[in-house]
Amino acid sequence: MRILNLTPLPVALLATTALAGGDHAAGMADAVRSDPNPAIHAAFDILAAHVHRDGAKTVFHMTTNGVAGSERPTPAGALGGAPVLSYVWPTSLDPATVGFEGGTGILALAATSHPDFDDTPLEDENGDGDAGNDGADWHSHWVVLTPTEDCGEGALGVRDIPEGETPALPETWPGLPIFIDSPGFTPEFDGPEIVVTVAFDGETGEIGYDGVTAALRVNANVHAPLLCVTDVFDIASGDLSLPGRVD
Ligand SMILES: [Ca+2]
Ligand SMILES: [Ca+2]
Ligand SMILES: [Ca+2]
Repeated sequence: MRILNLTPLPVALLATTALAGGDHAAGMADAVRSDPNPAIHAAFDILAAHVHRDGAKTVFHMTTNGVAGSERPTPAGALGGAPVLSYVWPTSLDPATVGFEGGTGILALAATSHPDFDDTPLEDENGDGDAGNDGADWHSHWVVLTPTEDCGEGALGVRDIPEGETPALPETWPGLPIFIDSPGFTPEFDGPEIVVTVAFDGETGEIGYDGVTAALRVNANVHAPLLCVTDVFDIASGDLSLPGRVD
């Protein structure tokens, strides 16, 4: 991705953003907050992450210090080495909550953009009649993250499905050999805000959550580990302790 030279937003603009953001994560008393950091690209500099219920739906949102979703990866030109940019809400939920094999890692909701490949075979995000050409358009995933030393010391990766294993997977699993689901919840943007509204099947009970912005990359040889977290830009809690709570 391009890392742009950063200019801190004027205080007046920040104040306007805060006032306009009554329903933004940054306006929520119980949000997980993060300080502005001029060293992080503003579109990925988290100010707050928040999750709340809205009737039967669960709303995951995040306020950034820039224009959420405004930055997309520069294509690599191939699946091998393909870059992915993401807004991620790691949760305390067991992966079985959304249909994955249970006890397999950190279940996280993610909004991603990756122009080199499409992993939403059921969704035609750009509305051109081809469901297989819109990976660049922001779309949602459930992923199961696990510490993956082959991704780098202390790094997380999306859990691989070893050949011959048949773990439980969600119905909308897109067929990649990793713990990923493409549930079709369309991310929405409102200036600094990104919002993903989720419909769970049944009750989840209390959810602990956090907010993360990160770059991932497909393995250059397209084998395990297939999808590594390569750069963590910001973590709302600072330590991935999932301090957010929604009943
Ligand atoms: Ca921040
Ligand atoms: Ca698609
Ligand atoms: Ca399309």
